[in-house]
Amino acid sequence: MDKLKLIFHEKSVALGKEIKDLIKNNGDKEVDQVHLRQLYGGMRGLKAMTYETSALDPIEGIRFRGFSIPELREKLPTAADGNEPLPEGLFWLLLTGELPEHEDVTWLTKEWKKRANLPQHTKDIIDNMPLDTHPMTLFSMGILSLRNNGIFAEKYAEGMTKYDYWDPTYEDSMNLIATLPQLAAYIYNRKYNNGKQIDPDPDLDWGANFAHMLGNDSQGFKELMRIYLTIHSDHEGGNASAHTTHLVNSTLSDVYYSLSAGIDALAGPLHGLANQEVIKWVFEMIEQLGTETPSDEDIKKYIQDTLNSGRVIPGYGHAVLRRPDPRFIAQKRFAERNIKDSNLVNIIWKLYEHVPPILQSLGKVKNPWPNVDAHSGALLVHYGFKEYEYYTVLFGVSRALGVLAAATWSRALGLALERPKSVTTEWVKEFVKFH
Ligand code: CMX
Repeated sequence: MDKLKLIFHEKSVALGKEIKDLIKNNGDKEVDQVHLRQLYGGMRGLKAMTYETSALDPIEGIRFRGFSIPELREKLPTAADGNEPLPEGLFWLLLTGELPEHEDVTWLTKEWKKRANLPQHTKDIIDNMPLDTHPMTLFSMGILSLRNNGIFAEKYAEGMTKYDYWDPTYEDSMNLIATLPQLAAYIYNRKYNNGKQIDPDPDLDWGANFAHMLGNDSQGFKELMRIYLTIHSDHEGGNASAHTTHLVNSTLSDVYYSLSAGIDALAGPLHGLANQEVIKWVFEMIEQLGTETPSDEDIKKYIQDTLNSGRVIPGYGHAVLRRPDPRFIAQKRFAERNIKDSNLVNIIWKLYEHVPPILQSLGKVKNPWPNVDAHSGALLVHYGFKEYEYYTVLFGVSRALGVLAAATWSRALGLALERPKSVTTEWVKEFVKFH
């Protein structure tokens, strides 16, 4: 058994025992109350599941196994030629709860290279879809098509015991993560590079190799991919992509089905697609105003016009956060370190100044601050990556690290099939008569 799998197994067995005791001794304790508004309000804030790999505080933002993003930048191993954390290290941390040594990350890079396998039938599916198919559709279909190589379903059919579910879930997750950059790059090159595919570079780490297969070998873009793929990975369990992956996986659908479904959730404009919407909205502003250096007054008016037309300001607001998203701040810091004099980045920073007070003035927006999607497009465009319809695929490749680490935990802990109770409005009307 490899070291990563062994550490994971030992830790999950120990936690599984603790959880059994916790439930046995405290199972009847009340954790939360449900208010009527939450029945209709997307269950905001309701504590109703566990998720081991990360936790989100409304004020402080995300912590991955207890580590904030600035701490990860300090503590996770970096590539020999860079300063940004390697996503391999983040995955190790999510899966084991331990910071990896440099050699662990080197091993994982090699392991994912070994496991990467994009079959011909997946390429055929992508090639046979109309060229104007959205990249997220292709990405979800591609993930599903990789299922033919899945191990969990095969072992399940052979009669595997429930105590072994974690093992093929780990194997499938590792194989899938290893292959995702190749799948995503295949989609990109088919759609935007006249079908000219770029072979992986065996000397590069997972993130840098992805940058390479996307046709950009600049040092800046490689570093951007490493930090990007690290910070977009996980955001506790209740967000739509993580929760969808978890729900589907709880039926013992394997990780191919589960991730494909999670990616479908990420493709919504209120969730991951917001990264495409932000840059589209900014490009439209530049076109409308006829300048890349709009005045403060022009920007404020554009924001107001968007709201007046009944649309949301993409990249702003959050269901949990109540302060600027640390993932936004991490990208701003990256721009401050690496990008000088970009009109687009300056617009993003001006929006950061002007959107919050305007949203606050509406009196209903609970979080007027930027989220992760507000900044990423400007960084990508700076490095020549302008095909914004593709941006959510980058988010999806990263999100796989978190939700598949979490799915492996769920199978090891034997978490139950998710099946909450729904009620009808008739039931609610009767209920309020007596309460
Ligand atoms: N622009 C305009 N109005 C906004 C807004 C925004 N950015 N954010 C929230 N509001 C509005 C809501 O639409 C809602 O209005 P109604 O009462 O008229 O329906 C009101 O403010 C209250 O909403 P909320 O409680 O503050 O926010 P929710 O938890 O309901 O929704 C979110 C959160 C992210 C869907 C919302 O802020 C939004 O639509 N933002 C823009 C899209 C976006 O950036 N999504 C990406 C989120 C991060 C990610 O998952 O990737």
